[in-house]
Amino acid sequence: MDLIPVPRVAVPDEEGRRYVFGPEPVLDAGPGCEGVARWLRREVGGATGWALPAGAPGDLRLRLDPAGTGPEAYRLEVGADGVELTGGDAAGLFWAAQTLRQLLGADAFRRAPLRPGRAWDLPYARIADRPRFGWRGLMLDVARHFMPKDGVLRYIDLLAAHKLNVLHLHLTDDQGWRIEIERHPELTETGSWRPRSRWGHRASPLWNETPHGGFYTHDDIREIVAYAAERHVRIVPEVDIPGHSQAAIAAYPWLGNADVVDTAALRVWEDWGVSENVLAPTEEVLRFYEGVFEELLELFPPEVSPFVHVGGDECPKDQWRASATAQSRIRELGVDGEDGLQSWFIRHFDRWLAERGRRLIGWDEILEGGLADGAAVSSWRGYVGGIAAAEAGHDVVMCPEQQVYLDHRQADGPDEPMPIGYVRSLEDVYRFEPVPPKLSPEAAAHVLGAQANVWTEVMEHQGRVDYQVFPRLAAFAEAVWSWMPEPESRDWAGFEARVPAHLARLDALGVAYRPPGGPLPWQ
Ligand code: TNX
Repeated sequence: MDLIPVPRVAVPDEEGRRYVFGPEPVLDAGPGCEGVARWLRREVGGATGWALPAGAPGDLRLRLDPAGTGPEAYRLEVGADGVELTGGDAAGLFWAAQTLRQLLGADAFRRAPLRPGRAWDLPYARIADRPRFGWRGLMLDVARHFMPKDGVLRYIDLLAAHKLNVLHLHLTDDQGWRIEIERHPELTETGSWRPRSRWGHRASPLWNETPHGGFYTHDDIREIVAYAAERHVRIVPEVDIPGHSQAAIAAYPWLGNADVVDTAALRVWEDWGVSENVLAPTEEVLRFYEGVFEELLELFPPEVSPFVHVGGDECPKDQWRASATAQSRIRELGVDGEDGLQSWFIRHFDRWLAERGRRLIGWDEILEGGLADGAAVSSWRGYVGGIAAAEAGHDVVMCPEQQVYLDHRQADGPDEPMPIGYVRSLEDVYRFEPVPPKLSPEAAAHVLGAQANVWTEVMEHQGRVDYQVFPRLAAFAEAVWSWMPEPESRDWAGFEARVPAHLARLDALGVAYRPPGGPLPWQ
């Protein structure tokens, strides 16, 4: 069946029989199944040419059966009387529909039928499946290089096709601010456009020195949110504070440490790496960001975005050390030096978000100042932060850079087009385990799951993002969906044998993946 991610239980038919659809299959969608019916008509209908009229008995039957199989569970049965998809909940039913599309073959991933009137069939099977983790994510850095809205919608579809359910959008950084904030219009008028680099390729020969920019309007965000909700994908919006903020300071210079640098002269950062220009630790800056987060909460409703990410990573402290304002704030607030100032920012928004029914999540540096109980941690500097957080009772999303940073190279050959970071092959990603063995069972229960992160310093267009993300995201999907908690349970040979069938699906979807054999000459 070549399914990716591999289901928990899949029983093939001993006689190898196949169910053949007639020319006009009928769809029988039970109560609560309307969303999946719409998706099938739109997506599978697009590829097959089927209108999928409603009727009974259906060749395709959709049912909800909430009888105790756990969140996102589903069953799929193919036999003489057609195909039955049963979800434990609406998300499970949606994953069943994804499995169905894989069983129909690669052409079911196209947008129009190749040959009118062709017969579609699929193998008899009994599948019972559910995910190992509830948080199966991808982070896209749309700040370093903007990804236009259509690209984000496409990535939501690509996540759903792999049964991944969290899209973390890194919306702001030194190099760009990507979301319209009506009450602070300069954030996008100035902050979303990066000028031509004055330094050329000083930072890296891979750095794109040409002007670059773009942002999502409120309506773009509403569309992205609705599109994700239909596909059972949650969105984690991130506004990074107090570091990684030069684009915001270029828009509103008073946000920066104006007593130590001429913030009025700052531009959106044209270099990569981490800028020294960080937020000033003042009440006015807090109020400004409360305004930003207020608009964010209106745009990202709690059902789609129960977690809001405040960044908190890599905040250089030199300006605070030099700034008389920052030093007097340290004394006034009675906090522990510059590190205390950083946690003052995070703790403020921790409370602020909790009061509004949301949960804060931040990069593992946020642990350094102590956190409210509900706050969660993205463990990126290896597993260490995640282990400490889980042992202290915080929920954790594992995304260790040594394992699942998809900006890092896939091989170290001289022709690799984006040769940065650690070498992380398809097999390495396949062997990624979100729960470190030394965690106690109580602490392990705090590991919500994992996400792969894609930082786009060197990815100025979607083809480059595809190239770094695929096919490794397929391996990642199996590592977080399928039940392979012990290293020995990873069936690399079995996965590898399924990859060619999966690449055919990606070809049909138009994904510019890296062929496992090596880089493409045109990349
Ligand atoms: C570290 S991961 C960063 C990013 C960079 C990335 C490059 C994290 C929280 N911060 O700002 O883009 O490394 O791999």
